[in-house]
Amino acid sequence: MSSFHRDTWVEVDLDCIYENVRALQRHVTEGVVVITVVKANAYGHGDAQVAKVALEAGAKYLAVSFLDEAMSLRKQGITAPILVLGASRVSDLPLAAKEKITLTVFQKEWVEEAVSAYDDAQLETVNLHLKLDTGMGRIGVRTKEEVAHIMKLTEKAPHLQMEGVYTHFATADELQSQYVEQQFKRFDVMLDEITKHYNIPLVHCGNSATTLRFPTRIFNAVRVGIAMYGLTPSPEMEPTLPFPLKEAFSLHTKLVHVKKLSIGESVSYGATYTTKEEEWVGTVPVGYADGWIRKLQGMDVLVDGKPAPIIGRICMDQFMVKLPYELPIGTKVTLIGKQGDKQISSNDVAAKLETINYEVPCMISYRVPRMFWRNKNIIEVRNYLQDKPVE
Ligand code: PMH
Repeated sequence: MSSFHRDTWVEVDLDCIYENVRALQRHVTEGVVVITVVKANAYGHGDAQVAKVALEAGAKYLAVSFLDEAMSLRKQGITAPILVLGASRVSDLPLAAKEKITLTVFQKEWVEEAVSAYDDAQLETVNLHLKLDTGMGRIGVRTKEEVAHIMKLTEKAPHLQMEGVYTHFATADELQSQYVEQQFKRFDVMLDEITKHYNIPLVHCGNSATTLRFPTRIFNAVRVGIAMYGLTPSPEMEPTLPFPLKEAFSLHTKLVHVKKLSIGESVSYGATYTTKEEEWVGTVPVGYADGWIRKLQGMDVLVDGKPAPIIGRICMDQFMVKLPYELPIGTKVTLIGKQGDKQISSNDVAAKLETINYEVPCMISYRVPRMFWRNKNIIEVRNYLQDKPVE
């Protein structure tokens, strides 16, 4: 267990993640493969720790964005299949083969290069998933002709094994379903072309929103991220949830300095806040370099079970709060999470920032250690600043 030496930390309740994965698994047809998306350090929650508990809960596959993220999981002892959702270099095919990491194919040029660069004597088998662009407009093959070309090339290359085919929806979290229905339709048409000639074991289109809303239309695998972390894909989906989600992420710090300011005293850079009366002010050791960005000025935190507003500008490593009354140094301050009957959710922070809840745990930086709870015990602490450099 690594130690840490600052009074700001994230707590990740792995029991919540376990229960969310179980509930998602129960929600889909039996036999549907749950692929849990643990990219971006598991949306800020801790990649290997989340991966382990998701696999325990029944997930069969993991997904990340790029090969280094997959390697991070392998280095931490994760042996389950991992799909890289984004682009990989053809020159990294031997590494993917060695580490048994599945790559996404989304253009013919990549396959042509892969086929000419390696033959089956030079490369162990690599599993591939073919990404179809049905309307997201990000990465993916858009025409039947290109799909046919790619399938023909890989068919002749035994070291390139097409294990899956998938697409990604742009608007599944919006209750107005017209666009997602159009994407479903395009996916069906392209799939028909493929399945006429080839047998591809895994077919998937569902992110969390799709899985929650259309559990009988997600083929035989789903890729769930945000719901596993206990967050709803969009505020408009909140009333439609088929089961409650349990928010796993919380962020805490402690008062490191407490003082009484007299009337007319200013606080922080720019002197943007001036006391209107005698006020108790606390300083906490967390700031924009930790991801608690300046736009959160004015947001409440919880201290002694009560909301307290952030006053003055947020600095790189510290900010100030107006305390309800004098409180001792060392008092716990909660930025995201519960104190007593009060809660600040990642949704509240997202609303203040006029963004989506996904961004909130993702933006809490590697300067902030993660503490992992399982079965009501702290089972691991991860301080990224104390990690050994990777060779
Ligand atoms: N599949 C792909 C290809 C994704 O990019 C993502 C999330 C998921 C599945 C999981 O989605 P969910 O968290 O809604 O369940 N990707 C992103 C993204 O690129 N920006 O925000 C979420």
